[in-house]
This record gives sequence, structure tokens and C-alpha cells, in this order.
Amino acid sequence: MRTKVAVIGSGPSGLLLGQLLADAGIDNVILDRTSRAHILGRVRAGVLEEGTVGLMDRAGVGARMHAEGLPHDGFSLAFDGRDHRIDLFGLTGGKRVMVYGQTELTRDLIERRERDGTPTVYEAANVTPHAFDGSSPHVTYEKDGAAHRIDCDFIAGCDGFHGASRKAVPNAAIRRFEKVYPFGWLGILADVPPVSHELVYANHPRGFALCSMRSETRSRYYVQCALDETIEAWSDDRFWDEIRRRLPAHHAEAMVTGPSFEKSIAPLRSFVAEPMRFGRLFLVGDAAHIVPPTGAKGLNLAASDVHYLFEGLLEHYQDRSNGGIDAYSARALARVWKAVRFSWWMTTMLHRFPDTGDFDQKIQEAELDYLTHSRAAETALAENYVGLPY
Ligand code: FAS
Ligand code: PHB
Repeated sequence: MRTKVAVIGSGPSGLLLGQLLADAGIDNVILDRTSRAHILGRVRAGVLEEGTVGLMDRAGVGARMHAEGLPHDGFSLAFDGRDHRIDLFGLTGGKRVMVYGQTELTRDLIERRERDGTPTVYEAANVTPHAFDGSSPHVTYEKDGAAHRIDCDFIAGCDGFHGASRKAVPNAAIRRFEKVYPFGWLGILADVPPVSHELVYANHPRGFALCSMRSETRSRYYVQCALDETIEAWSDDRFWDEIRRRLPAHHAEAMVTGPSFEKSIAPLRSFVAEPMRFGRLFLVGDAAHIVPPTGAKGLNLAASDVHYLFEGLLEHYQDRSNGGIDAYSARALARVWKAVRFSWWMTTMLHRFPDTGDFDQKIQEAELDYLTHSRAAETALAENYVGLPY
């Protein structure tokens, strides 16, 4: 089999890139090691930047997002028993974010691809990129007991942090930057109305908490937890008691509780691989970088990577010019590192670190105090949260 672009991974990165390529007449095949059902069973991000919304529209899959998504003009920081609202819309000259679950975004893209008959191979085992440093890149995989090969012009490694693409790069050719945080997030989904019409990020001596949502009847809540925690140790009752202890009284009293139907723990890390291009192989999204979800940047960085790579591939095929693909890594990394910084800053400001000394704790309190008394500080937060320009 031959295609122009072999895409490894059917998550947001692979699906969005695959759709933009297909609409531009650039044929591509997506390979994923897991099943369609498993992909659609994942619960992850919830906040889309305007750039991500724009790419969904450009991919022709924005209708349900605009119908069911929730545009948000601000969010609150909660600490010392009170709320402080960050007016995203007012501080950024009219920008906002869209609350729309990654699961739904993925469904919209998968269903479009299926309607068009653009090929995706699910449950492809041992997907391996080859010869991407030369002129005959190809991908091999196994399915239904048979070995397969796809010859291509380019390989897009959209296979996430644990994927095969980054691992296929020779060790000496790649630099890794990593910071692992000493805590995780325990998250639940429950069909109860959200405690507030906007997101609430809480800093509390017991730990961080986040009140988010998927709709006006479905809430997404998180509490910071120790790395050795297990979901078995967290009954719904224990979760509801804990998150209410970390919120100001007016939120705790107003919170509607109920049975959760999804519960998971995610570790937090910052990770960047440099560069993001190796000959004919491009790393995209979580395959190249990971951020703690505090700044709601993970999914949105995947989208901006897709934007840069798609524009580069379009230029290659339409204008016979390689300027865009040659610039991909530097352009993507410039935006990645600013989002990595922001996500680290939000995480450091809002979480309780096990070994925090008195000095670090006072610095955190000063950070929050400065933020709530300075329009310049608020504006810096707001412009990062809505998403820096592409
Ligand atoms: P993904 O990991 O989504 O997709 C990679 C795809 O590649 C998967 O379908 C996988 O099956 C496939 N794959 C992996 N290895 C393969 C191989 N060897 N061969 C073939 N296919 C392979 N971001 C936020 O902004 N907010 C959040 O709250 C948030 N929560 C998260 C919780 C968890 C548990 C995780 C893991 C991430 C979370 N993220 C969050 C970040 C997340 O949203 C990512 O940024 C987003 O999924 C990135 O999309 P992709 O780059 O497509 O990678
Ligand atoms: C979510 O709704 O899952 C969510 C929202 C904002 C974040 C992280 C996660 O910063």
C-alpha cells in the first residue's frame, strides 16, 4: 500500500491532521494500536482555545461543538475562602474558551472520517516507522496475523507520550526535558449540574481542586492526590467530602453530588522532546510534549502542532516548497515552551507540594495576592489561558 502521509495515532492530533490533509486532497492513512471503542472511551481534556475551535471548523466538524459546547468568558480562582474571577473576555479584548470534551471532539472527527471513507486501521500491532531519515520512509504493522507495509512520503507520529514514534528516533538525535510533579489528579465524571457556570480552580491547604464540566448537566471534578493513591481507595462519598473541604463555603454548600460513572487518576509531568522533526518523521502533540492539565494546554498544543505541520505539508504538495516543513519544529516548539511555562506556573501556584517550605508557601501566597491586585498580572494569565497566537 502507498499513501502520501502515514499517520500513527487516532487521537486528536492524528484525526485533526488526517482530516485537514484529506480535505486538501492529500491522501493519508491513520494507524492506531487500539480499538475505536477504546479511543472513544477515554475521558481527558475539556477546554478548547479559539485556535482549536477554528481548526475543528476548518476540518468541517464544528457543528456539534458549537451546538453543544459552552463558550466561557472567564473562570475563578478560589483560595482563602473566597473567589477571584479572571475575566478572560474583558482582559483579552474579547477572547474566550470553549468547554467541549475531548471525547466529543474525537467522536466528531472519527465520524467525519468514516463518512468520507478515509482509511483508519484500528488494532494495528507493532506499528513501526522506518527509513524516515532517507527517501523511502515506510511504516510496518501487524493485523489479523498478517504483516503489512505502507510506503509513504511522510510519517506523522501522533501516537502520544507512550507511542512508538519518538522511541524510533536514535537516542543521540533527540533531547528530552522533563519535570515530574509529586502528585496526581483524581478525576470523576458525574451527571450532576456543575457547582458554578464557570470553572473554579481552588488552592487549599489540603490540596488543589478543580470544578469543571462537560455540559449543564454533567460535571467534571478533580482533586490533587498523592502519587500512590488508587481509585479503589476513593469512594464517591470520600471524593465529594474532600472536594467540598477544598472549596469556599458557598461552593461547598451549593455542590450537587451523585454517583460517578468515571473515575481515574492521572500523574502530572512536564515533558518536551527536541527537535520535533527527524527527516520524514514529524512528532505531533503528546508524542512530543506533555503538560500538567492545570492550564488546559495539552489538547490545545496538539492542535497548534497540527496547524503548523498541515500548513507545511500543504506548501510541500501545492507549492513544491519545503519552507513550512523545514520550519515546523522551531515554530511548534516556540509555542510549546510558552505553554509548558504557563502550565508549570499555574501548577506551582495552585498545588500544595509535599516538601514545600515556609518560604515557598509564602511565595505562592504572594503570587495569588499579586494576581488578584494587578490587572497586568491578570492579563498575563488570561492571554495564556485563552491561548497565545499561532
Ligand atoms: P493521544 O494520547 O490522545 O492519542 C495517541 C493515540 O495514539 C491513541 O489513540 C493511542 O491509542 C495511539 N497509539 C499510542 N501508541 C501507539 C502505537 N505504538 N501504535 C499505534 N498507535 C498508538 N489535556 C488537557 O488539556 N486537559 C486535561 O484535563 C487532560 N487530561 C488528561 C488525562 C490523561 C489521563 C491523559 C493521558 C492526558 C490528558 N490531557 C489533558 C492531555 C490530552 O488531552 C492530550 O493532550 C491529548 O490527548 C493529545 O492528543 P494526541 O497527541 O492525539 O495524543
Ligand atoms: C476538564 O474539564 O477536564 C479540564 C478543564 C480545565 C483544565 C483541566 C481539565 O485545566
